[in-house]
Amino acid sequence: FILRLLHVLAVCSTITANVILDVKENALSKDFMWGLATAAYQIEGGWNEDGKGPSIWDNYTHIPGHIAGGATGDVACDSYHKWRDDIKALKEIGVKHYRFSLSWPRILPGGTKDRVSYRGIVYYRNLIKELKNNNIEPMVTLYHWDLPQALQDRYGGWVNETIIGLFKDYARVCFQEFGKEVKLWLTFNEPWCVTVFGYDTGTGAPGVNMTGYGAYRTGHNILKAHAEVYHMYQEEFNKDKKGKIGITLNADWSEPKSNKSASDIKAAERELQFQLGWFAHPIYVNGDYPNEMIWKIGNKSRDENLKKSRLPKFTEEEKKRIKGTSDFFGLNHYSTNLVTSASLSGASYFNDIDVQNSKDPSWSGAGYPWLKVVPWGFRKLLNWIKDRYNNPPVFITENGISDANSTLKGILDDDFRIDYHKKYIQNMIEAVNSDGCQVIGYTAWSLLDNFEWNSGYTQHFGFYYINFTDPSRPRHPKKSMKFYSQVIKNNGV
Ligand code: LGS
Repeated sequence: FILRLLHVLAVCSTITANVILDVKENALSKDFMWGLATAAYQIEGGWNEDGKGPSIWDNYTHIPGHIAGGATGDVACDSYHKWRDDIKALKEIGVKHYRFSLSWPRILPGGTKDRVSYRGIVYYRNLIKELKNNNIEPMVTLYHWDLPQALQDRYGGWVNETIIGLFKDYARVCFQEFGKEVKLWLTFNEPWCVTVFGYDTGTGAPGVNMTGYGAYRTGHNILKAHAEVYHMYQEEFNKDKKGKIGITLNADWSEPKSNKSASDIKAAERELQFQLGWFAHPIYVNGDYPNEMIWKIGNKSRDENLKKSRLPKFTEEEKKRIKGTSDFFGLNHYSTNLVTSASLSGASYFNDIDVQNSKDPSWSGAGYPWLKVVPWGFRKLLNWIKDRYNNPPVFITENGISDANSTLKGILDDDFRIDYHKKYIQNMIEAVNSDGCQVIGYTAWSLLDNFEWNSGYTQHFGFYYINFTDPSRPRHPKKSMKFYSQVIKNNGV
């Protein structure tokens, strides 16, 4: 009997040890932030209500041929009226934070501070108050792509330096109005998309194609605008240091097509530097662009040869001002590319990188052809950030998968979405617990099916389904909603 008892005890203690190990390996810190994200233009609607001014996305979508199915964000999810339903949905899932953006032309209809819309302020005040009443931390993006059209018409948008001061004026209004309640801020969402699609290829609003230099010029102004707003926030609105402010950058992982090819390895690094390093290197390293960009498009001796440089140059003063302007590393990540070196001619952002991207045929996907499920790419990207930028605290501000299903069953039974998030979250946890990366929060994209930019309503990213032909726009949970809710409860998968 004693022998059997000893045996049972031994087995029990092994099981306990394994369970503890398992729990430890899968655990994230207790204050890890789990949330969901949206953006003003993609959900609000009410595009010309209560004195809101038009944005560049209002104008862009109103031009036939720009958006799939001729869709617009005029009504979208109607969150301008149905924001209480959004909070109910967030509550049902149990998120700790909700990331949403403010619409600049809803707050300043003409873009400038001389006309502040009281109705616009009240809309966001109510939303923020109700979130706080429900213990949901607001995480606010100042700029998620909807520039006031007036500033595009008058100044050419981000291409003009004047916009830096105007963005600062807008940010000041936001900090004054909402700064007491909001403690998590993002200046820009994905400056890469703003600059490349908005001003180089011209395939996103405002649809300008200054191919080969528009992106670099606008990127330059965005970095300076970001730094100005960061300093203003810290000096004027964050004296007690309870708030945090950062920027959200987007990157897919670039995997060398062949790990035996030195040129593929270099090409993959070059692509990451052109995408993520473009904005991250100035902010997290030395106030200036990464060498890969300087050598390729700026000329090493930019001083002597300024005319040939398409990459603008920061003054020493500006470099100091930009370096260190983010309290955390905001990251949007979706997928991975296989990268090989290519020699491309013609000056354009994409040709400048001199790479060719492809996908492995074995990778699965659901909606967008570029959005293949490659969870290990997420872990590699987190390690790349740790190694390049001295292990900053990373806040995942977007991660998700779309579908292009047309049947209700296909949309609601979204097992592919559960699978995607499970695997990506697992890889994030391994990056934290096995590789020592610092990740402080995870925000899934998106709370609702919404206006997905050029794809209109044909790509669905939401945990809640919306029938866009139903005028009352009811929010309906998908299968993935229950799954994510469980992830939050367990603080992991
Ligand atoms: O809806 C957007 C999501 C969906 O997929 C969100 O508003 C954006 O912040 C973000 O860009 N989102 C997103 N991005 C995937 C990466 C797009 C890059 C496409 C590259 C084509 C060459």
